[in-house]
Amino acid sequence: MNVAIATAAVLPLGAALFTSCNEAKEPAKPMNILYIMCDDHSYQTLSAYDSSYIKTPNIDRIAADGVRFTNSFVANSISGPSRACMLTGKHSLANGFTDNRSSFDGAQQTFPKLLQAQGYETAVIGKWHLTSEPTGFNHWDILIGQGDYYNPTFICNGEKVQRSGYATNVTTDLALDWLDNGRNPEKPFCLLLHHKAPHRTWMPDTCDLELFSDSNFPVPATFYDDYKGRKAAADQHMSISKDMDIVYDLKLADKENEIHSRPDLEEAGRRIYNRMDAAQKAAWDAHYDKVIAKFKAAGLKGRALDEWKYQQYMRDYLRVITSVDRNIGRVLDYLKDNGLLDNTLVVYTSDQGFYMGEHGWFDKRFMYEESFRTPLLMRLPGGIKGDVSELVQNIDYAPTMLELAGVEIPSDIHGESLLPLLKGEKWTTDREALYYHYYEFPDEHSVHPHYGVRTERYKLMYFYDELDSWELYDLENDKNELNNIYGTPGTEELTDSLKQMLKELQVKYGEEEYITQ
Ligand code: SGN
Ligand code: CA
Repeated sequence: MNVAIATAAVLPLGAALFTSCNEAKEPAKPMNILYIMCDDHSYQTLSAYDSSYIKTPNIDRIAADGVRFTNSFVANSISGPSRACMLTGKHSLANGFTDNRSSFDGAQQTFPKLLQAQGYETAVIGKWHLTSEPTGFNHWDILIGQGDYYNPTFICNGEKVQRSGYATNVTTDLALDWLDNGRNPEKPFCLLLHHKAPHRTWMPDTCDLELFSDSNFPVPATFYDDYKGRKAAADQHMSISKDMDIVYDLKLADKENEIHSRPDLEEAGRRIYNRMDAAQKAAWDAHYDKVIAKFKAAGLKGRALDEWKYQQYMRDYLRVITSVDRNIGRVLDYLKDNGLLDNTLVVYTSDQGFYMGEHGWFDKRFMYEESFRTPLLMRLPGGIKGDVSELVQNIDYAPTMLELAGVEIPSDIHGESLLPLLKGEKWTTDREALYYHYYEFPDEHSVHPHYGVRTERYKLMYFYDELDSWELYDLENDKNELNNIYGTPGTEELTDSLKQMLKELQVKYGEEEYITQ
């Protein structure tokens, strides 16, 4: 792909563009966009970032031919809010979707709407999770709420339809079908392909059940964190030891009904099992019945039980990732086989990061690194290959897509286009720090609401309301964020300057009401 084609993307639809100076050719169409987002895919389990747990050769193809962002973050580490930030390019309070209980105001400006007005054919397929119906899409086929792994029900352009099979396969089939038969091939497309996987409860596809059965994964160094000096970290409900349910999360719904856990979760565990058809159940039982028998015989307690839970969690999660990776491979092959790879920006990301046992946790929500970060790979035809280390955030995706499509970026958008970074050009930005704000409380997992700023080296966080607690980390010397240095002698000047940045960003993003300093 030559650079001239890449430049085509920044011209408006219909603008004449010739791929060579000498011969006049068909005007190049603006670049297509394929935005793939998984739900809760940790960078720790994506081998372009970290290959200590699993290899993801297909997702890695996007990195190998494009850019791997090594400092990619979200604005609010939870699904609905993250999706709303991505669609609008604005922080949560400004887009009105602050937590998973919100309903997205579909009348507002989003990048798919602006692309549609520019002549793009737009679609969203898979998890949506924004309560209101999608707007700005020519086609939408979305899971209800979180969606189910087995035989999921979708809403296709307003009509409910249950589909047989495993969610990641079914969602991929729908996307390929739309690319093949659904869209208008005369127009550039923007497809948001949103997998529900690998969200809790990490249910593998039947063909992947035996993978990793004999693997034991290294227990993270912070697994037995004592949360000293960190009030909010001590007060959460997302611990593998205390909160991960053996029947619901770890699939120990035994036929003999001898294993019992939290009654509502146990019941939910049996309910999701019962969504499967007879063949699915038979394959499932052939695997988990062996696991259950071994578990019963072992009589585990204390740390042995905690570590068994961790291993079982990792095995299921990685099985689910295997299926995601295989399905991303199908999509990339489709683009290649249909001559679309050279005229499509391919993005791979997650709605946030996830804990793989670090600090003893699963889930996300915190501004600590594992959940604040999110994987981000972008393959731009004609663009550069390699790592980009600038601080980027999911509010940057909307302006990136808009610039790529030749649409003027509205001035109320908070994010900044990453297109120059993808082209290897200088990024003119005054960004010194990223702003983060998590609002959902009280709720499942009990993570206290907090906001903060992160520079390349430091992170300042404030847990407001009842906790009223500040945290400060030097990420260069304390990458695991175990040592809260807020208030320690010698940090006064640093704290003042970070608080000043925080205040300025709260003003910039319309969050003055939260300023507490
Ligand atoms: C569900 C999960 C939670 C998870 C939230 C938010 N419980 O409520 O563990 O934190 O979703 O996740 S579950 O029992 O229903 O699986 S999010 O990624 O969609 O925001
Ligand atoms: Ca999520």
